[in-house]
Amino acid sequence: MFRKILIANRGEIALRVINACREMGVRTVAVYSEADRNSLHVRFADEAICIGPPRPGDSYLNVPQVISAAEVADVDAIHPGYGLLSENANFAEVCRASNIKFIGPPPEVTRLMGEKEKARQAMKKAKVPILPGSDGVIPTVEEAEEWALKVGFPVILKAKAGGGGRGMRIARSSDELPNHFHAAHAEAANAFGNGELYMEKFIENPRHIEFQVLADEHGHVTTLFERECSIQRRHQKLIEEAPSLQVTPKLREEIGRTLCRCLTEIGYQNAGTVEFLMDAHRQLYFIEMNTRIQVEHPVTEAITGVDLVKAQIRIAAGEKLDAILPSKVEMRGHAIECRINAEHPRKFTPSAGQITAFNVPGGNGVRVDTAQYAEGVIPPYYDSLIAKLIVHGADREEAMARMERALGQFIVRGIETSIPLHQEIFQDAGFRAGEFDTGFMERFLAGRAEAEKSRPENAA
Ligand code: MV4
Repeated sequence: MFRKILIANRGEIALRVINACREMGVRTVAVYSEADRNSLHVRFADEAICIGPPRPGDSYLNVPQVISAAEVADVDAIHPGYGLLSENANFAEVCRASNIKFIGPPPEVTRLMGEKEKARQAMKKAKVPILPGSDGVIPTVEEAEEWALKVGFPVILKAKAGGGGRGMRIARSSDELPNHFHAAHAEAANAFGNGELYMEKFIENPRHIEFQVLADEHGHVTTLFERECSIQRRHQKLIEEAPSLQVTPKLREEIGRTLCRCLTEIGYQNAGTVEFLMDAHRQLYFIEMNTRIQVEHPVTEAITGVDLVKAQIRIAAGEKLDAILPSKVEMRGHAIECRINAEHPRKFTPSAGQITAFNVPGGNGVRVDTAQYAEGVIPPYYDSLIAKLIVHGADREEAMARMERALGQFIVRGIETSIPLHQEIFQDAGFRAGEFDTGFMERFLAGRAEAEKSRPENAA
């Protein structure tokens, strides 16, 4: 096992990794920006090193600074958390060259999955279901036309170097295609330094369902079932749950078996998430793979009892999956996570500043992952996630009741949070019935705006 790990991250995930290390008897090194001097990840790590000014590019994303800190502190490994350097293959390569174990997949695999079109072809080759679409990138508008006729409208143009929703355009007919092709190309070239595009059949309001996988460094792969992540706004997830009501035991088993074969073939290692879209016929289609631990990993931990961060560390230390996991991982009950953001619950504007009161709910079946505390300060430089509230119940009904109870006891003053929005979503009949897709939030917010307009006190 490692002697000492550097955590190249901040906030709740840095603390999450520190907690896992502490319980495993591994020493921890936090890195922090000047804005995070008083953060809990700094306080609870064994050592802490300031790596620069507040802006992420000057600190958490500064590879030479992070590597210098790792060398000075003499660590064996780096855990990148999520976001920041977690899916940066160049960083993983620098770690390798510096003789520091990167806790994640090998850079070659990260690079493959980062090229979305190559990932798609790799999945296709391994018989993972993909959407009808182009074979390879599309160099010209004329070829885009040909593919679109083959695939059938509507189609979606996606950036090969993209992901997470940027550089995408939907074309519903032939006459829309040239403009969308050029716009998507320009946006992708600007955002990712690579304008190459590929095409897929567009699925209207799909569900977003993802499978958690774990792979050791000895060729063994297992899946830890799925998470339903359709409740999102502008590609930011707000609520995740496991299992998905839409995935039958048969489908779960089939996809799981196919993914194990596929990821063994690819040489995948460590934790990963395979994203699928589900259409109205409940068919699942691969769209992307994330080569990191995800924000929503606790819902999988809740239903499986597996500590995914400890599993990541043990895998990176060379342990075999059969030493890490029970002989058969079973699913138990239902888990839901709310991402509590520091933002206005209606306007979604970020809300930085001083927290003046902070009460975290607890009790049976409630977990809160946060690095915030009463009198803490939310700096304006980073993403708005301040806490994850995760509940686990015997079934979805109990989990929902528990979430409503816990949301009511989660008190944050001094800044705005998304808690009131979450409370409203849990009142929604469609959400409660499990009848939702990725279009849910847009419809929900439009309905809410409409209801407000027609209230008598708002009438003209
Ligand atoms: C799609 C799609 C419909 N059809 N691909 C958005 C983020 C990126 N990871 C993939 N995305 C989508 N790809 C096809 N062929 C719809 C989306 C999409 C979406 C996907 C998952 C979660 C939320 C979403 C919101 C809007 C669009």
